Amino acid sequence: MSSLITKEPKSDCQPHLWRYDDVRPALMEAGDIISAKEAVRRVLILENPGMTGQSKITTSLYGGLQLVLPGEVAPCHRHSQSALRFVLEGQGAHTAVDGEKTYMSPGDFVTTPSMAWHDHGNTSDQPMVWLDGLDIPIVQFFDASFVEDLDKDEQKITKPANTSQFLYGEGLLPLENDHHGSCSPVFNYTYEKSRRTLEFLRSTQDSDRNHGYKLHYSNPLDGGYAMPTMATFLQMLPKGFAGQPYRSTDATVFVCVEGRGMTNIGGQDFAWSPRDIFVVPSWQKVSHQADEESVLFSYSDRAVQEKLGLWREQKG
Ligand code: GTQ
Repeated sequence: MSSLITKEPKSDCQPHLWRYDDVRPALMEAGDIISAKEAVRRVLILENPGMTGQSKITTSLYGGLQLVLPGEVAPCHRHSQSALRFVLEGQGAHTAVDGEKTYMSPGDFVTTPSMAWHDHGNTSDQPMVWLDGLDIPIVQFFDASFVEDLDKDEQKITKPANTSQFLYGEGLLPLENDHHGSCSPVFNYTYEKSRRTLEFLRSTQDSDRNHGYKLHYSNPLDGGYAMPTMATFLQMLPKGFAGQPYRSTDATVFVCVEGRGMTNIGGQDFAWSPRDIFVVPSWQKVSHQADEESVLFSYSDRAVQEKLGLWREQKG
């Protein structure tokens, strides 16, 4: 009984940090060995060391680094799994989702809803790297996976770039809303905009003792999370911030966007700088420190846990 119904969350998921400078050479080597087209998705999976062989970054989520080189196309497909992209490197590559393209820059958070056709391309002259977050283990758990390939590499573009941004992301909504599904109709939350909001908060308000200045990305149609399974966040830690320990039941993947600092996870220190990725397992105490003004992006399964009435937190 006590091993089935534990007193507290008990997980194989371990705290871990991947230094971008350590993994980037392996990703570029993958770029020499296989094309995006051959691989379908050329990704180095960030596998949690506590769950080897399972392609999971946390118990419920997947994380990977995807590389699209100049001139390449990652061919069009669609699947039950939802995906998020958080851009780490490069500028001007695009992803196309359901007939619309968005061009991406570092710090942009881009969504791919469940069963939406998507292909990625890079017409810029630089390699483009982003972090992929997918709900693969959640879909696996429910045995609900489907995938289809399109009969051509790139889908037909039917809408001008930025259509969803103008129709849904500017505080005005169309009278006849034809948006379907539970994912936000905004599919690129640009860093330019979100960074401005964080800067405004930092210069006008006191910071939270656990999180600094932390916001969640929201669906303008209902104010909820931008995606139905994965909650996404952006937070700023002011220079010299020393956060109080905090824990919650959603294991969380963090990415440093700017700055330099350290996060203590369950008693272990992890120093981070831009593009480093680290994982905080469920219910382990986490406290952030910032040597410089820093920005962290994060994603977790909190969106699901809240819907099921399971999510809990403890503030320090
Ligand atoms: O871009 O569709 O990292 O299907 C893994 C599976 C990315 C994607 C991944 C995928 C994708």
